[in-house]
Amino acid sequence: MGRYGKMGPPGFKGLKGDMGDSGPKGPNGEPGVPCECAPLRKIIGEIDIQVAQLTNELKFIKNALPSPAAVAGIKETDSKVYLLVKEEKRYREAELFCQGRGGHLAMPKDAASNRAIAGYITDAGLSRTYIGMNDLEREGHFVYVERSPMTTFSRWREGEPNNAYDDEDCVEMVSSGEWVDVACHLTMYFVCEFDKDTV
Ligand SMILES: [Ca+2]
Ligand SMILES: [Ca+2]
Repeated sequence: MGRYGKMGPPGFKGLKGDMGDSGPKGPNGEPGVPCECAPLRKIIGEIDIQVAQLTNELKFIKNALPSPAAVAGIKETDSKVYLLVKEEKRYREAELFCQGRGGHLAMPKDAASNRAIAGYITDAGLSRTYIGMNDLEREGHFVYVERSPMTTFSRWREGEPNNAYDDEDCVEMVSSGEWVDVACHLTMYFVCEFDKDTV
């Protein structure tokens, strides 16, 4: 009988053992630093408000928009949201479009809102848009499209309204902010206005 041979190769790794019992509970942590919570709460409160506003605006946008390509801009002031629609429509269709979304063609009733709307038109690169006034019911007697009478405020361009060809009962705003009476069957871009409360 010969000598023993060389040692063979090591065997395969064995199976993993069972998990041990969980260890004892650790010691309590150090007491925390006092929280500067008041400013944080304030910030969180503001964020909540912003989220609510954004949610509302998003809802409005979803409801109001025809197709994104037709929207030349959405602007807001403290009390109004203005939607610039880059889709050529006649005056009545434009107003119906705005009404269908809970608003009207824009009705500038003071210098500030008139300036704001004119600014939006210029910013959007538009030169003229319908706004919400007309003298359809009584020639020369302009009213706002929601049927409220004109106030003392107006911005007629020099020589307007002139009811040219006896056929101009609707109103456009040009980028300077001035108003011009035009024929209602013209198709052009327009600006809708929405009260923020109803948005
Ligand atoms: Ca007229
Ligand atoms: Ca005119």
